[in-house]
Amino acid sequence: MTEPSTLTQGVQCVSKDTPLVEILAHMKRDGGVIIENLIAEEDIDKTNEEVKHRLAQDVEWDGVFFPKETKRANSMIAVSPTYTQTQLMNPTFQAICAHFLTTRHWFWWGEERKESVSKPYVSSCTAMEIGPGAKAQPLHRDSFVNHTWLPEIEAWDDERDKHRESEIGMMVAGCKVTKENGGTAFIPGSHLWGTDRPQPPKAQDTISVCMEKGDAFIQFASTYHGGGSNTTTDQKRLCYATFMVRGYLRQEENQFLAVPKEVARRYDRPIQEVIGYSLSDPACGYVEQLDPIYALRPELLGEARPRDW
Ligand SMILES: O=C(O)CCC(=O)C(=O)O
Ligand SMILES: [Fe+2]
Repeated sequence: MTEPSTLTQGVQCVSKDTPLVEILAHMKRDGGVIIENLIAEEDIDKTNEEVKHRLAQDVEWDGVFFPKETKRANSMIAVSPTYTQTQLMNPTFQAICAHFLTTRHWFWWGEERKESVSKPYVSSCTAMEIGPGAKAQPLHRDSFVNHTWLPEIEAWDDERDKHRESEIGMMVAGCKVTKENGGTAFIPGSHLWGTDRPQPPKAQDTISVCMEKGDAFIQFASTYHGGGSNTTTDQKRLCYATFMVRGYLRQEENQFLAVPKEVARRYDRPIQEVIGYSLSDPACGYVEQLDPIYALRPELLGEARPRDW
């Protein structure tokens, strides 16, 4: 493996043409990696434009997870086609997710030994704008939604850990992100921690993920992290958070209700499949025992009939 370009206090910062195998190695070791310039600046500008009216309409969160100064825009697939095409479907992000979140199992079907492959799909898509004065989020693992129980490990092992992670998240910088304006606080290596650790994660173990507009921070959902505090008086920190989940687990954001059918119909088939209009093989997600794509696009049905898995 070639030497990584920059070491930023426990998280590597790499260029977008870094070989996939190297990016995967950083994830396995540190739990996350920053990819510079992953999203083109003009696509970020267009996305920022498409989302701004929704951020303005946001209602204040009741509780501590999002401070009152933070504005969110959910249902990003419905809100911003530019976000969907350039961030959700980014080939590097999708390749990382396919690597860590594709599930392969086999089962007996009478005498036959059948193999089945379940591909990841989207879990949630949210814009997050942290306003001046916002306090830091509580440190957490995003995988808390998946009820995963993790044993403590010293280092990643490809064979043993192939089912370990439930989700992968990507934070894309919609503006320059600094420690001062609320860069994500992140504990490198915390994906290796067991669920049963008796002590809570500590703020002094975090580093601040600083990014230029268009950079992306990709992390396992098992890493401890949280939105940072915004100590500025005049800067808003805008990031786009995208999560992918194993195909047989429930989505955090219900995409079938969050994205109106007529909006989903306008996207192309690979995007529709990532939204959830596809089967998690062998048999999860059907409608009338058929691939759910036919419920969205009946014109494709043709002679298709329910069949064995
Ligand atoms: O805003 C951030 O930097 C992180 C947000 C986050 O971790 C979350 O909402 O789960
Ligand atoms: Fe989080």
